[in-house]
Amino acid sequence: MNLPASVRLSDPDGSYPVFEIEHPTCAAKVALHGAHVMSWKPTDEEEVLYLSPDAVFKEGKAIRGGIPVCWPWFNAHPADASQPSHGLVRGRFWELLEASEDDAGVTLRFGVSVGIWNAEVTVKAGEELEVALESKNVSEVPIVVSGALHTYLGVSDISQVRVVKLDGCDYLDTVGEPTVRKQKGDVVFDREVDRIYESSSSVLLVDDLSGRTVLVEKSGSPSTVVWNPWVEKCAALGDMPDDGYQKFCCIEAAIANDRAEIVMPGGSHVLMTRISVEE
Ligand code: TA6
Repeated sequence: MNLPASVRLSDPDGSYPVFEIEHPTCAAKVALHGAHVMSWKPTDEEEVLYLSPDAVFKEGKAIRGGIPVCWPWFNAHPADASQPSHGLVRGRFWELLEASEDDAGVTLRFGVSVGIWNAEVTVKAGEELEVALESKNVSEVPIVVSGALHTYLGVSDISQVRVVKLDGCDYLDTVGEPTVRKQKGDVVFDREVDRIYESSSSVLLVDDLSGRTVLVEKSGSPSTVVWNPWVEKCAALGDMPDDGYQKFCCIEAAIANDRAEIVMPGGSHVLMTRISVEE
């Protein structure tokens, strides 16, 4: 496929294609593996996404950081413990279906088919970053879909970060015994945070140390997941430095398994996240 002028294919050993975008509006990197946005840096801004320096780039292993595509289920499979966490497609190569650009930015569209499961991811990289995950039912029976766009946002120091606009939302606190709680004020980080909020609206990530505010909008998503592993869980991750937890906050446009979407034969559902740096 011919790539537009702002996109270069980097694949030094021919085994792991990465599309490198250099456009007037932004720079970005998207791996064919997992249709995985690894990096996005609007022009005149610092990098917005966190990518672990210990990330592993080989087939079958999800890249730690960027925006993993968790689909067609979220976290543990709802009925089969033998299935991989966060679905079937973040650990496999997708197919590039479209690559185009205009003054607003670059569009890359990827597709994957695993048995009855068919999905497309459309990445629009420009002054904003938009990732849309379309679940397509090409079977004769309804399919049940959940999942997440599992965005790792880079921060200066997690202890100086607040997630705003979840005040008053119910959430499932999955740290320890899963417990339903109600959010009071901003979400702050002084321990492990692993929460599924009942929220369909946008949120703000405020980095009080750098002074940067990132807006995370979404659609097709009844659940917002906020995650930071903190010290112990981070140390147990083989593909992240022990202090990596200090440098990111996951804000995920999700469909939690108990809020799964039913996609009828011939139908589709779109889960979208849009990230922008507030001026
Ligand atoms: O989205 C939060 C979460 O489900 C956490 O419970 C944690 O497991 C995280 O995802 C990372 O999962 P991974 O399989 O990428 O290590």
